[in-house]
This record gives sequence, structure tokens and C-alpha cells, in this order.
Amino acid sequence: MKTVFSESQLAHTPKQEISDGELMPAVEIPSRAEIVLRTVRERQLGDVVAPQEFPIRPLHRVHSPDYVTFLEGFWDKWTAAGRSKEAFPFVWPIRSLRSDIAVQQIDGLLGRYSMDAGTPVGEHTYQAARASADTALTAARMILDGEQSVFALCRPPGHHAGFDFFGGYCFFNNAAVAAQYLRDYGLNRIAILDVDYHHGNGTQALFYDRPDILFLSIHADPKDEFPYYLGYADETGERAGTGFTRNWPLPLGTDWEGYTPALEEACRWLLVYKPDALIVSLGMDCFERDPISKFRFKSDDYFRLGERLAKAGVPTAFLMEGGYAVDALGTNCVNVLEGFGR
Ligand code: FKS
Ligand code: ZN
Repeated sequence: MKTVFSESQLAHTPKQEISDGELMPAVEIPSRAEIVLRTVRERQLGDVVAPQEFPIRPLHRVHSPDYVTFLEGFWDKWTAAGRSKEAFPFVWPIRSLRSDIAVQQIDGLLGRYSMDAGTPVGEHTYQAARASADTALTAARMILDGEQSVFALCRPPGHHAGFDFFGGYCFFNNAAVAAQYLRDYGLNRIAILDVDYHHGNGTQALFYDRPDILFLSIHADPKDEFPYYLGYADETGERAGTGFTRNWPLPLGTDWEGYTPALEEACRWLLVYKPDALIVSLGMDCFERDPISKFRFKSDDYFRLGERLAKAGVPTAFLMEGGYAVDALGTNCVNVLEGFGR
């Protein structure tokens, strides 16, 4: 299996994040990608190729142009306002505040275009997020060109990012951008299976009313876990998309045995839907030693995950999402890809 990777993704270097009422060291850091890349090479998974540079158009198919422009121009505005450290949003236009006001002040804009305060924006965030989306798009291109499987080593991740907001360490929704690209360039039905520990709220919302992109997600119950406000079992799509979203929220402490029934059900949906391509939002944060998560996968379980997904027999692009036990991240990730084979 080929891997797509760009060094530009390492330029996003968050230092701190707001967590549990404290400023803590950031966990979505460049060494995550570095260890996965190193393990891909050590275990000779296959060639590592650089992504193509795509124009802005495929991003605009999923994200609002004003949001993309905001991220692109953010650092200049931020520094022009006399700021020099990474940025955190702290005020949001919720309910009784006016969302019809075209605020131009930079702190106002940060809140307008974000969902949480846990996602710092830095000098090279836009460049890295573009490279991450290019990595996903290149993987999609390779599937269209006949590859049976490909690994997009994306960073920063994407599945929390929505039409016009960043959050949960995500800026552009790589899985959604890739899925829409596959639709635009010839495929009719795309399935996205999100196995990250956290619910992929951005991906779900982007395709909630569409039957052409099936969204399946297995994750920690949002009643106990980020993102709290989406990912419940009763969310199954709307209008033409009714029945084309499925969520399996699982209790904290879930291990491979507890996970398997949900995975089997998800795979049954794949069988029925018969997608032309599968995108896997591949988080490794269900791991027992993940520092921010509370599932109990062991490293060997990741082989089984890969093996099970291979049985679906669909051309598959794996896109990296979360996973924060850095020392084991390469092992766990390559276990999935090796388990998948091909
Ligand atoms: C509370 C910290 C809350 C937010 C968790 C974000 C998870 C991100 C992710 C992604 F794949 F997007 F990277 N932190 N103590 O793993 O879902
Ligand atoms: Zn996650």
C-alpha cells in the first residue's frame, strides 16, 4: 500500500491547549506524523509519495469561501493586531448573540469560525492544513486511478471541521473533501467509516441530507466525550439523506470485544450500500494507553480492524485522524494497514 505524505504538514506546531481548566502541552503535535512515517518505512508498507498541489476549488466544494479566506489571512491579521503567540478563540455567537453582524475584529472572527477553545491557530496552520487536504485529495486521485488501497498520512486531522468552522484540532475536513472529490470525478456512492474515538461531527453535518455519501461512525458516547453535542444513535440523516448516517456511541472503557458488534453492523451497512469507494477516518485513539481517551484497544486489535475492513472488498483510502499515544501510534496505525493488506 502506498502512503501519501507532505513535510509541510509538520509546520503546524501547536504548543499548548486549554484542557481541564489548565493550559496543557498540546497533544496534536508533529511527532505524531513523524513516528507514523518512520514506522511505514521500517515495516516497508510501500512507497511514500508527496501529494499533488490542488487548486482551492475542491476545498470550496466542502468549506465556505469566507472560512477558507479567514484561515488563509488569519496570521497577518493576528500579528497586525499586535499578537505574536498562537491564537485561541474565546467568544462565540451563540443563541441570543447576533450572528448577522459582520464582525471584523480578529477575536470576534475566531469565535465566528470555530467550535471550541482547544484548537490553537499558529503561523503555519493554514499551510499545514492545505497540505493535509492535498494529501487526502491525492489519495482520492489514486483511488480514481485504480489503486485498491492507499494511506493518506494526514495532519492536522479533519473530521471535526465543518462547512465554516475549525475545532477539535481540525481545520479542513480531509475526509469530506476527498469524498466530494470522488463524487465530482466519477464515483456515484461513497462510504465514510469513522473509527476515531471521537465522533466526526464535521463530516456528519456536511453530508447529513445526502444519500450519495454514507456516513458511519463508531465512537465514545458523546454524553461523556467530546464533541458532546453530536454523535447520538438517533441521528440517522435528514431529507434525502434519511437513513444514510449511522452512529454507534459506545461506553467509556469499551475494548475490542465490546467494539466488535458495532463494527460488524457498520460492515453490514457497507455490504448493503455497495459503495464505489470507502474512506476510513482512521484515528488510533481507541488505544488503551491513549492519554486523552478511554477505550481499551490493544496494539494487536488494530490488525483485526484492518483485516475486517479488507473483507468489505471496496477500494479504500485510509485518512489519518487522531491518536495521541505517540510511542505506539506508528505501530497501531501500520497494524491496521498491514492487516488490511494489498
Ligand atoms: C479535554 C480536551 C478536549 C478535544 C479532543 C479532540 C479530538 C480530536 C480527534 C481528531 F481526530 F480530530 F484529531 N480535546 N480534556 O482525535 O478526534
Ligand atoms: Zn479522536
